[in-house]
Amino acid sequence: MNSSNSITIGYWSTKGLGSVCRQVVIYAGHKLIARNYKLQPVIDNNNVSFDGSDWTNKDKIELKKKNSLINLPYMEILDNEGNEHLISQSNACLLYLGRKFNMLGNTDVEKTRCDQLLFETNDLRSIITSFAYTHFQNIELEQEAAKEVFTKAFQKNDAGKMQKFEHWLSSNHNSIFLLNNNVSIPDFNLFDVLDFYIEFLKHYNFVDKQNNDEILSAVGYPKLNKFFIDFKSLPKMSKYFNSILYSLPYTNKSANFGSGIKGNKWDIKIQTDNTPFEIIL
Ligand SMILES: N[C@@H](CCC(=O)N[C@@H](CS)C(=O)NCC(=O)O)C(=O)O
Repeated sequence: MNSSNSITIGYWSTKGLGSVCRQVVIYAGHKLIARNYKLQPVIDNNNVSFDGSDWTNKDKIELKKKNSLINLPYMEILDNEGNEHLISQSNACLLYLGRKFNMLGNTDVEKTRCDQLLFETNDLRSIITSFAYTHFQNIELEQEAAKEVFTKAFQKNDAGKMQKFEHWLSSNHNSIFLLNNNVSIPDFNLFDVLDFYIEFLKHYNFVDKQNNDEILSAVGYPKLNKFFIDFKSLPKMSKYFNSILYSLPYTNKSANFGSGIKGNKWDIKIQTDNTPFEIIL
């Protein structure tokens, strides 16, 4: 367990579900110890499989004795009374951090708005994550599936996912962030997922533009575009954006999309994972 002023987040050497927890700790001004486990590709007779023993055969064994739900991400933290907490489940980690740093709203109404927004951003993430981890028999099938993701997320009718946030931001007294003008936990999740979708839009040529700060407007979501820029400009986030953590791949090496450089797939032949096991910020 680490010292009282630092919070440890354990996750794979990717952004995935660990990225938002890391961001919140950095934003809150706490010392972050990011422990990064590496999934290793194994080639056997031209078949590729992935070995997670860097996690499963090492820290997982000891941590499981303390919390039988242990998973990645996990968080180790000392509370103000000096009690040790080992927490798994990304939403539980985020809710804990939100309560600790007062980033889940103040009134019951605000708290419930944060809950809804957090779970809505999770739904948005699930669409692109399940696509990213699907392997297709050919490029046509991949493009067809990408179009389905685009429709589910960006369609302008009531079924579309992005329009929910666009309307939420418009009807929320034009506040900068989802809850109000202060950053709350679902903002981190929304930013992180939008960042991933922007890479998707570029990779599958749903937009001509290459500047990330223009892409959401280009597909008809100006409020989300503004949210994206405002969040990125937060002075307390610059430490994260300037760190190696922001340059980690979106997905793990077994994914078809976002596991390599930008939207590309991890290239076993030319890429090596040099992420340090511990990154302290
Ligand atoms: N619902 C869980 C999902 C956790 C999960 O599926 N973790 C994946 C990575 S995203 C994993 O590889 N876990 C390691 C393990 O199963 O030990 C959460 O939100 O934390």
